[in-house]
Amino acid sequence: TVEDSEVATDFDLNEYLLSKKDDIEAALKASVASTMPQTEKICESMDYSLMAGGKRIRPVLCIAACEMFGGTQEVAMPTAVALEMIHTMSLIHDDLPSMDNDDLRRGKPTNHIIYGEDVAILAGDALLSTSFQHVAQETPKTVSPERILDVIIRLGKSVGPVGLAGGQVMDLECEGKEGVTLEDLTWIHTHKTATLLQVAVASGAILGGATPEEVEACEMFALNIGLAFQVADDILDVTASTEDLGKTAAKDLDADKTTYPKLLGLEESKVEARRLIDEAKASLEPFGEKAAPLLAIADYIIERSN
Ligand code: GRG
Repeated sequence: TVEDSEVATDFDLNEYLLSKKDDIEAALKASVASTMPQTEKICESMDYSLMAGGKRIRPVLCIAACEMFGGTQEVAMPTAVALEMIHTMSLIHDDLPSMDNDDLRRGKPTNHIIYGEDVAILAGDALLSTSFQHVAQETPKTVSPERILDVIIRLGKSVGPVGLAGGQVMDLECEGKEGVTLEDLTWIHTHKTATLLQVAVASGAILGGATPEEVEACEMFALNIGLAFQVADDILDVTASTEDLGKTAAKDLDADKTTYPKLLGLEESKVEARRLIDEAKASLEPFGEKAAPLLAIADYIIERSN
């Protein structure tokens, strides 16, 4: 809760998120503008999912981390945009018929429903490759090439075998399987979800001029909020379906997916989410009140309702 932290008490997260969101949305929109008639279709498909109303948590984390070390929003924005492009690519591909086969995302038809499976795959590929181009090309030259390279390496790693793609494959392997352990579940969520949040905070810190030790503290923070995010998500799934359908029909109980409430129980999962958030916040203690935005985002992650 907000009372847990003196710093968070004076900090208005809603105002902060609103002030960042317009700039982020404008930069996202511009990043996928078509430059010639031949690219209209692919750019429209990229734009459709990129602008479909996400919470923009990854860009905000990147900018907030950069500002915590005295960097500016301008310095972090190309990387913030790249992170949302990568996130959007992963959602487009996750929704495909060969993966989760979802028709709806954020209350709107999924990319392949509108543009077809062929174009949706290509829009994901184009978002992924454009993300790297964007960081390399648009990051202000006031940032040293070494720091930009560090960000690009981390972004690349976060999508590969020890990132989104590896986490997704392990998730597919565990689907419907008996005996999935807490360790398996944590591996999946670390790689599918926490890794991109870690790169968001770490790259913001790097661009803002942080030392390697400071970057590491930021990564610990993000790993723990990433895991808390998933625990909270699993809790929301149970409580939402319990409210909607009545206690006996809680969707989580019979789905073929292993979740934290299934392994730990609902009450213990809530305790675990809180513990992860407290641990995350402890990593930022050295940064004093400059950490207020990140601390408030950490609380928001487990208090959110969507
Ligand atoms: C094709 C190389 C390659 C990778 C893609 C499909 C896939 C591999 C990975 C799946 C990644 C995935 C769907 C992870 C879940 C991430 C997650 C927590 C999504 C929800 O994030 P929010 O709440 O979403 O930030 P909004 O809608 O707010 O943007």
